[in-house]
Amino acid sequence: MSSPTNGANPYKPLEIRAARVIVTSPGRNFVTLKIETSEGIYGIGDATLNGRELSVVSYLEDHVIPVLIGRDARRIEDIWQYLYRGAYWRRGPVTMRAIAAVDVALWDIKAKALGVPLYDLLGGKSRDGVLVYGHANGGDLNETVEAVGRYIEAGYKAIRAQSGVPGLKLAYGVGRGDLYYEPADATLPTETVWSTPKYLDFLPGLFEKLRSTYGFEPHLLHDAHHRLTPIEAAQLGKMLEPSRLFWLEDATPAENQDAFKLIRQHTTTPLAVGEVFNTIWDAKDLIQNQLIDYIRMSIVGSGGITHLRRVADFASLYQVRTGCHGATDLSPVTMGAAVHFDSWVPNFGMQEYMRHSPETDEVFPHDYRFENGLMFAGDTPGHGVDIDEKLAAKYPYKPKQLPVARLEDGTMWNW
Ligand code: EZ4
Ligand code: CO
Repeated sequence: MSSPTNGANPYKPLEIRAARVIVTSPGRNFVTLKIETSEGIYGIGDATLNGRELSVVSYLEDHVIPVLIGRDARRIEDIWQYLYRGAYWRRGPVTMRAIAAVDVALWDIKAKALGVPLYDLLGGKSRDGVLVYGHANGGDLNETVEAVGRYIEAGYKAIRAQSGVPGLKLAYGVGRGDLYYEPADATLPTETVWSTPKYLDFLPGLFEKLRSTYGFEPHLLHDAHHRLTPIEAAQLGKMLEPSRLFWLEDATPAENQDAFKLIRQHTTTPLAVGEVFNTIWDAKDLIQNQLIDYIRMSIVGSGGITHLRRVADFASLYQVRTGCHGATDLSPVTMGAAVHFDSWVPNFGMQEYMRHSPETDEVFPHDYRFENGLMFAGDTPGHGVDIDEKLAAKYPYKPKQLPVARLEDGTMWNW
């Protein structure tokens, strides 16, 4: 019988010999950490922070890589705690992405050393394929209804619908093409205009039309991108109730977790939030008070698998399910790791899936695959995603920032 360890003895220390950061822009910017060990096994982790990429590069190169060299790569938990507690300055998007990159690379290494796919290391599969939602976008109501139809035809069982709003130019989160969407669009931020009244006048009608056209079988989702106050979000949730959304995402910002109490008191539309959260503390009250139904934290945004697993277990006590963020700024490395995580996590809800461009997919060869509305993890040891460094070098970094919104009277939007 051939050894399941690919020749490497899993009980020997896997000393971290080198680590480096790879920045590449195959259509959009990605930051990737590669860790190499004494046994010749390497692992990779995603560290991309959309619009603020180079701050994570510096965090890793200047402050993290020097303390990794010589450590035993098998000690994932201890390295996580060392980086989190040892830094003194805890939490935050930069810190937690840097820790996530290390963590995911180490899980990749351990799974490769043991010769098993990551899902097996986590506890094995709870399901064969994971439910994903795709992104249908349109400039207006009819275009969006047609776009949803194309996703249904393509086999999607769950679709997020975002539409241009009459009277508003450049609504956030509405892709300009059919397949690919990237909000970070310019070296200096594009300025857009936002009007909640116009949006609230329009949106319930879009979902009524989607339900009257396609019925209630496809799951429909919508993202409000934190644009509403709690009472506006409550109104929207109430108006959308007849359309029975799978979830309404980011209805209002959640720095004040109590804000969701007000929404919850008024509507039974399921609520999802968390793509900008970094640690369990950002979600603790929301989960404990059952103010949300889905927690949107991602592996890259939340300190890696080691921490997201803790969040998911805590959430399971309160019947809150996972709904990992999966936009294009989450690289194929995060997507691959997420599909393994989702295959295992008992309280799985749904996984966001925004297709990467062919250039991105070429730079990051991977073995996850989409079929009939589900995503399947591959069976190769590790998380199943690699980076073609030669190809990556052909796409130099280009600064790109996310747009900024103002209200119609010029006031900076920011609730
Ligand atoms: O705007 O990831 O649910 N997905 C989203 C994304 C975010 C981007 C920001 O970088 O809201 O499209
Ligand atoms: Co979102």
